[in-house]
Amino acid sequence: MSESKLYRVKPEIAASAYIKQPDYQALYRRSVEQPEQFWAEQAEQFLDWSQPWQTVWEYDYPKGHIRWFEGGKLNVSVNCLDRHLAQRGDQVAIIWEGDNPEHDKKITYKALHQQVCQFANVLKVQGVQKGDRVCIYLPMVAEAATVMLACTRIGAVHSVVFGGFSAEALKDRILDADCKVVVCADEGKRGGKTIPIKANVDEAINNCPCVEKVIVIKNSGNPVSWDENRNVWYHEAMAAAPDNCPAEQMDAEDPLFILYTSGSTGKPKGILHTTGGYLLYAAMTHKYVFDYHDGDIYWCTADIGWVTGHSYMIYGPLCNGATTLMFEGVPTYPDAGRFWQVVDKHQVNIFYTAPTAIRALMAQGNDFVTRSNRSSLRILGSVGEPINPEAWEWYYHVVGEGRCPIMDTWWQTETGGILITPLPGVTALKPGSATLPFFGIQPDIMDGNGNLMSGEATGILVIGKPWPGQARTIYGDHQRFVDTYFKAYPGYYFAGDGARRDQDGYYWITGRVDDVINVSGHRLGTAEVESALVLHELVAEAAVVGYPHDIKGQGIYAYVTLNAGVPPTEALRQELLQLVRKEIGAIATPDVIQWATGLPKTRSGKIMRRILRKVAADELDNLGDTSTLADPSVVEEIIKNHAKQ
Ligand code: 6R9
Repeated sequence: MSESKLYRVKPEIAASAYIKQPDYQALYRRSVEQPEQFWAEQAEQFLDWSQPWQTVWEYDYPKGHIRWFEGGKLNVSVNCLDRHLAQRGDQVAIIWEGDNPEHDKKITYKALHQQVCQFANVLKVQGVQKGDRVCIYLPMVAEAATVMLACTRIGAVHSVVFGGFSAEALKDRILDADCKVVVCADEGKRGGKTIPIKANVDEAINNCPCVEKVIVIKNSGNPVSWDENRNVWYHEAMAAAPDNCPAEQMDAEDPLFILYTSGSTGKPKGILHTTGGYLLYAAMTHKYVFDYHDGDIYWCTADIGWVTGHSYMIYGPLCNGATTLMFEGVPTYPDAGRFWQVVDKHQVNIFYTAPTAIRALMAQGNDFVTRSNRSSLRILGSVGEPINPEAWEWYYHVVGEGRCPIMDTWWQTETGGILITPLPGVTALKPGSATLPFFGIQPDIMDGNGNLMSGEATGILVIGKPWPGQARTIYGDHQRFVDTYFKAYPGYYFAGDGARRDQDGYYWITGRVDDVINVSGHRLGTAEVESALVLHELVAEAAVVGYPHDIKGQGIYAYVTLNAGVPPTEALRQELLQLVRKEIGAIATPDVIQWATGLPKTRSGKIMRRILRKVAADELDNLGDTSTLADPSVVEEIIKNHAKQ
């Protein structure tokens, strides 16, 4: 692999940063050497508690037992709203930008607080009590934040299900969490298309006896079927609700929310996060990773249906009294310049998105970017998958005009917040590396036999000690929690990702370890091969999987999507093979390159490699669950073209 470039910290970024290079080492050392004192100080600094905790932390990994600040009492909505009112009641808390560029609104902390209290009362009237589960199945309407925070006000546990999931997937999640109430909209809008939210709920709850009430937000205004006994209009209930609602005092370890995420096998896991530790970790990482200062306009493009939407659109920013932008639409509607139009319109300073969006926009050419101004941008962020150096460079030079450092943040639903990341005023950047651990985080690399590796190493990423934002269990299946995360590498949290640590101690996430290919005894990260392929200027995206190979054990199968309008030719195939050889070595040369007009992706943009592996392995009759695909027709095309290989 060619030596990567180093982008040093810019003096103008460091000048205003909370954490600067000279302080970082000492602070990090203290965070891992004196974790009790360190985290107690942070918890006091970042959160308002109504009663102090008894123990800072307690853990027993073999039992999956993790506790932070037990005995401490607080309320999330109070920390995100009430405590800001005196100082910033009239400050905008949420800027909502509609799918339609002509629609937007601004909600102040005062207004949000009032709506949250009202909706908390609505939930109570509908019979929701502390500890009850509420399913939130909403498009990106501004009320989504109100509903989430209202749950926290009364101690109800929310389970947000992405508005793009099917009725079937919704049903499974409602049943698994035993939800009493569902909050939804009549319809959603995304990229100019209508999403039948209420119709999906109706279909899902036919088989959900646990659901007593469905509260419906009028969004599109189109008629929907109505069950007088079970359905309640949000606006009608709100009009009748008082705006005074005392906050439930929660224990730091009381459940806050459940969020479903896919494992490599089996049904989705309901990852459970609790109150105090999660909120502290979300707020602290939000402030330091994005160097959020009062007055900054911050935009995380994630959907509330994903953990990034929870931690970095809602909880972290609001806990810090930030102005957070919520976007209903997609990056390419009305055209591929939308992100940058919104940045200019609302003068966004901090912008956090996913590599899949960056690559998609990159493939559309620079004009969509350069016709915008973007001078308000100061910090950029990336999350969700490894960002290939080519996309990183484009993001850095074209979007950020070389001015804005990119925070490549590695974390997971299970980690609650960012674990490995640069800090704007501290970390020299290497394109494609998530760089160094956040405070209190102790990553390590293990070999396949569970031995710790020191120095430069490539292996399995594990995390040593607990951190406050860590998940506490899989809802309803604690044994699965223990088995999935704490069994394979005793004493460590097993993240499921592979990583390389370079000579500077920087971490490079190589992808899920179930995606590692072993070619003739050589381990290759699929992300490495993909990065090489997408370096080609005609390639939009690539996904690489292993498949059974008689001689090598595993061969390399690459699915490649070319930029719009580029014809796939034999000459281009040869160029790509050469490119991979040049970038990584002959061992990484794909055995098969299959052209694909699209890759199978989940609605959060993750490539479903499981399907690609099955197709590559000719296991076409056994593709498994494809219900979470954004566009199932992509798979048919891939199977058809596979047959021609
Ligand atoms: C936050 C989120 C988690 C998985 C994780 C890893 C991949 C996320 C990454 C990254 C490389 C990054 N991932 N961020 N890989 N670099 N900066 O995405 O949570 O949906 O649970 O996914 O995403 O493979 O294990 P989640």
